[in-house]
Amino acid sequence: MTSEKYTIPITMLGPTGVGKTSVLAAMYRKFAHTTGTTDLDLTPQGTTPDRIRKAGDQLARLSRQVIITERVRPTGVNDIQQFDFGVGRKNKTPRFTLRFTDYSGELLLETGGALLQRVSDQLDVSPVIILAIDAPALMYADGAYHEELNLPEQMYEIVKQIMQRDDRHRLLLLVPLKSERYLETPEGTRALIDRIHDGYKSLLAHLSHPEVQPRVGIVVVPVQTTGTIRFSSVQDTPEGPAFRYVSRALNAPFNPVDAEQPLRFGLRFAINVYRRERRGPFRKMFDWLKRTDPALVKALDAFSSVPPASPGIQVLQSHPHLTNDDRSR
Ligand SMILES: Nc1nc2c(ncn2[C@@H]2O[C@H](COP(=O)(O)OP(=O)(O)O)[C@@H](O)[C@H]2O)c(=O)[nH]1
Ligand SMILES: [Mg+2]
Repeated sequence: MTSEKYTIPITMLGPTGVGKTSVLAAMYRKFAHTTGTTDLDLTPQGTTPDRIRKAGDQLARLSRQVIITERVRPTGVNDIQQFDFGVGRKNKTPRFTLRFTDYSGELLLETGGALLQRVSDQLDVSPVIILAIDAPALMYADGAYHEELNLPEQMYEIVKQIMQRDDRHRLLLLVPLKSERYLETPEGTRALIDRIHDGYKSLLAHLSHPEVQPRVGIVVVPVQTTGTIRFSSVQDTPEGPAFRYVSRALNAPFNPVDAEQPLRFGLRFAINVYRRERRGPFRKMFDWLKRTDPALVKALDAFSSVPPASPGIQVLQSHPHLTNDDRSR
């Protein structure tokens, strides 16, 4: 099948319960509304439709609740999940597959890095890494729960290992979730960005090292997966701290905000990696795509080059692949 001929792998990192699957569900739901006149379509493939629908329904249900209490860190979900989306023009057969692989983080570490080795093939060729961040854990009480919930040092180790294995160009998308409350005001948004600098100090210091910096782009892209559920407080319970959320309004509609933005940045970077490669499999795929479906390449460029309007989106480290300045190639 054509759509399986080529796959662009995207790596998703972040501890269980942070909201990685929800981001994909919100992204898929939002995608159809934001492409508008762009001739671009995503088609979940294999077992993905079912799992994406479930996660989407769960988010929609969540949006309708008034008060939500979430226990700290769900456990026992240690697996690697894969979500496949065919990418093509509307009403056309998908031409390639966008494969999001969710590595859950803890899993990679528990086995002392052995698993990281085993899954390295996928990780190695992935030009885009999405790191999901639980924003209330990062923000509340000066990040008192940040280490426990976001495992920033572990995430740093994993990203470092990925970067050390080769000298490929990569985009790291830092995606704060459950951040509705902080994005309400400019001060809140600024505080969120500041706390990211602080909470991911080792990671950001490593990636800005002169040896690494030229090949790594970093962008903060906050995603509001519900758009309605606002973090309120933390309560200590015998089972550990419980994070409480309150709906903005009774019957507030499920309304993801910026959920398609990681896709815009990710596709832009990935397509440019493929486009600008001199030779090799990436270049081959791009040439094939351009030959067989030039309109799709145009649609991808159009979709991925929409400038971000939200103030929460910030480029922390720029990279040439974030700019579409050589379409003629
Ligand atoms: N309060 C709140 N909960 C969320 C939000 N997004 C996801 N969740 C919940 O957080 C839990 C974990 O989400 P999931 O996407 O499965 O996390 P994953 O383990 O990283 O894939 C689920 O119960 C979601 O319903 C959000 O924006 N606000
Ligand atoms: Mg998940």
